[in-house]
Amino acid sequence: MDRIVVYHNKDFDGLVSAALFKHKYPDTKFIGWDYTPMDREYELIDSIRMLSNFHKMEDPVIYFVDIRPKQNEVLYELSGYFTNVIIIDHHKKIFEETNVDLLDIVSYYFDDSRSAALSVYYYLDILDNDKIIYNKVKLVSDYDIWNLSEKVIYFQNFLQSHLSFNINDNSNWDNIQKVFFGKDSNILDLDNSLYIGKIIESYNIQMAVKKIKSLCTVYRGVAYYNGLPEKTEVDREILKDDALYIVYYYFVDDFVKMSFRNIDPDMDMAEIASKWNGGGHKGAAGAGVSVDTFFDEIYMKL
Ligand SMILES: [Mn+2]
Repeated sequence: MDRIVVYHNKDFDGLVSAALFKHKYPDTKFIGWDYTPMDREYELIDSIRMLSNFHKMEDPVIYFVDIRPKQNEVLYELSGYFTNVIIIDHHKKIFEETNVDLLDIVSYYFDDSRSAALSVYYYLDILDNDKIIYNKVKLVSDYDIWNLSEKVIYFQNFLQSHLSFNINDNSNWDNIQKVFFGKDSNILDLDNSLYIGKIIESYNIQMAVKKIKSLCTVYRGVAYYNGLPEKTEVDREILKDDALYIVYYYFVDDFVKMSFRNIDPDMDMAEIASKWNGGGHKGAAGAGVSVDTFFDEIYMKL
């Protein structure tokens, strides 16, 4: 049987899904895809048809993993060319937008309690007696459903270090495959991966602290930094000697989004954010204001 797999090419869930397919069925042909404007989804049909014609495939099965065309029409059209369209996904919204009669034409393996990669792992019934592969896929899964333990973060760092800097590089899933099935036992060993991921994590934090310390403005005990909020560990380092709390701010059109962070339980960030109709918790809160309001009332005035 010939197989074409369309996978989400912009996150680990999709990349790992592709790697699992390649492992189980080495002859699989791949198309990396990201969410695109509706009209570009028809290009996908062309790519799929070109690929199957080029390889002279007979009745290939089309899989969509961790991604699906938003338009039902695209799937209707594909089902006209191919006998089998199989979707393995966990994106609830898109699943709910699926026409009921489409479910007669496509096979849907939907489970929003786990990542697509973990569903692919089960779907492909991968031989993995020692659970070596499973334990890695599980860490990708936990990342996808925002269950961020230290292990998950370290493993993500390790995977990230195997990606090409060119995000359009289609060999990325190939690099990820080495982490799961490569010949090098150092890469394969999960504990070793986590160890390296941990070193990368502490380096990332040090670099973020360095950058923010050199670029922020501290006035009356408030540190202002133009950029996205950072990890709590970064906040902690900056607040250790420099400021009472931090205002991370960034511009979105004529709007300023702010994130207030502190580590001192005596100061309530939610209370500060509430002055601008924001809210949150004692340690972290957010608000959004116009650019004028930000410079007139907040920046260097708090
Ligand atoms: Mn996913």
